[in-house]
Amino acid sequence: MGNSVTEPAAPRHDPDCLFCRIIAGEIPSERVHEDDRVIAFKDLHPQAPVHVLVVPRAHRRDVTELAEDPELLAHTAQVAADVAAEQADGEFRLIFNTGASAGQSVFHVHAHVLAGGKLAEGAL
Ligand code: DGP
Repeated sequence: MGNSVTEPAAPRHDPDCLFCRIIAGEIPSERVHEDDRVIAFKDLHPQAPVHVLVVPRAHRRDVTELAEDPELLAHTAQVAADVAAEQADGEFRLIFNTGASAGQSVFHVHAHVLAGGKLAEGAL
C-alpha cells in the first residue's frame, strides 16, 4: 500500500445552491435540454428573444473552476451551440459572468446563451 494522500473531492451538490436545487427538480424550470452532464433552462429574466442558461450538474463556482474539467467546459459550449441552433438561427452570444463585480449573482457556473436576432450591445 502506498502512502498517497487523496485530496477530498469538491462538493458536487450544495443544498443551499439555487441551481443545484433546480437541477434536483426541487425548484421548477423550463428545461430545453438535459443530459448526464448539463441541463439547460430558460432564464427567469430574459435579456434576448432566446436566453437560456446552460448549467453543469456538478456544483462548480464559476468558469475558472469549470475549466479544471476541459471536457465538461467543451460540452457546455457545445450544448450552448445546439440550443442556439434549435431555438434560433445558430448565432449566439455566450457569457460566463465570473465574480460579483462582473455581474455573477448565482455562484454555480452557468453559461448565458443569448440569441434570436440582432442582439443589443452592452453588458448583460
Ligand atoms: P448571473 O447574474 O450571471 O449569475 O445569472 C443568473 C441568472 O439566473 C439571471 O440571469 C437570472 C437567472 N435566475 C435567477 N433565479 C432563477 C430561477 O429561479 N429560475 C430561472 N430560470 N432563472 C433564474
